[in-house]
Amino acid sequence: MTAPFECEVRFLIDDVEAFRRRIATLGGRVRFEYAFTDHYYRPPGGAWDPRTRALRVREHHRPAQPSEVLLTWTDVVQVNGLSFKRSRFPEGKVRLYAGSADECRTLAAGLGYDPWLVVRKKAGLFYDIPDVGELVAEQVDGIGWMCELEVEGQNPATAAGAILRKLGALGVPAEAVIPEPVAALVAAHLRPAARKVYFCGSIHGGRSLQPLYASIVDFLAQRGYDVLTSHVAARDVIAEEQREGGDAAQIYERDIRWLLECDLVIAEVSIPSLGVGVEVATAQHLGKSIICLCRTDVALSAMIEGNPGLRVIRYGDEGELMSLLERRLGMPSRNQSQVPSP
Ligand code: 6IA
Repeated sequence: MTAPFECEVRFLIDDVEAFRRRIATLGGRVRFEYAFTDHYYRPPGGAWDPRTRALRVREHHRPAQPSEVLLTWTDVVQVNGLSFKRSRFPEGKVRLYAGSADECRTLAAGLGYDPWLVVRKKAGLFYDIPDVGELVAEQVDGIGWMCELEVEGQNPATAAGAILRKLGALGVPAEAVIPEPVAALVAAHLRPAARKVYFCGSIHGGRSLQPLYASIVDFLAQRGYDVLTSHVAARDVIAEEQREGGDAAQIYERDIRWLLECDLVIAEVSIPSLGVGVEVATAQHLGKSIICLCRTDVALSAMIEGNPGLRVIRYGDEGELMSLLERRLGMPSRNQSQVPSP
């Protein structure tokens, strides 16, 4: 699918048979089937953020056709609470070359890129659905069945409306969408189980959300994350830090070291905090993945809310926060279907 400035979202399909039945009741038909392997490359000496840019060699298995070298460059945009991927190029993917898989690999190597990761789409179904449009359902090795919805993205606000309409027709809630491209999801799966998280929460800005910070840190630790800054959630953080020496310069130096080391930053930003603001800005300059959590009733600084490099999750209460986090971290809960059965 390639629409001008394509905007797209994906969601996990929990029960592929139920999903097919739903498409059938909408009058959808499979226009074609496909299978391919994407070999992702990255530039030497500094990884691209896989959420924004990708150079890949696409090796087609079904239908048989020449391999391609593709460049994509997207932004994750947020409109009306919906996060989605929008292409910077009007034509979506830019095809740099087509030929044999070996020629494509030689081209990527000739440009100085190193092989990074491999994403196999073992089966793909391209659907046409009356009043909904086109979508694909594909089986991604290591992740499972996913649906990808794409709309024309000249105007992001119109695109958001069109995506929401398509999701509505399919009975899929907006919260189920995963804006990240597949490469980012596969990369997350390939990382060691104990990914390092830098958790930020207000200390001197006010401690009224400390019990919530403790729940977030427990939630992450129970799922195998190594939370480098678990002390932020401690009831007596200042006393704890004082016992450790309490030297502000040393705390700053240690926290910057942890920011460099971490795989993911999760910042609770409901309470304005200078320290959290500095941490988020530093993490952004370091190219880290950042998730900001904020209560729905809080007016958030435009430097966070309007910052396209951050994912802001708005939540009403702790229960909602945990289920949104679970989804966003790519850990579907066992008793919750991403796609309600028809
Ligand atoms: O401006 P805030 O204090 O609200 O900033 C909180 C954020 O900055 C947290 O996410 C922490 O990672 C970091 N931070 C700020 N102050 C401290 C701190 N002070 N100890 C640990 N992390 C901090 C302890 C006081 C000390 C001089 C005994």
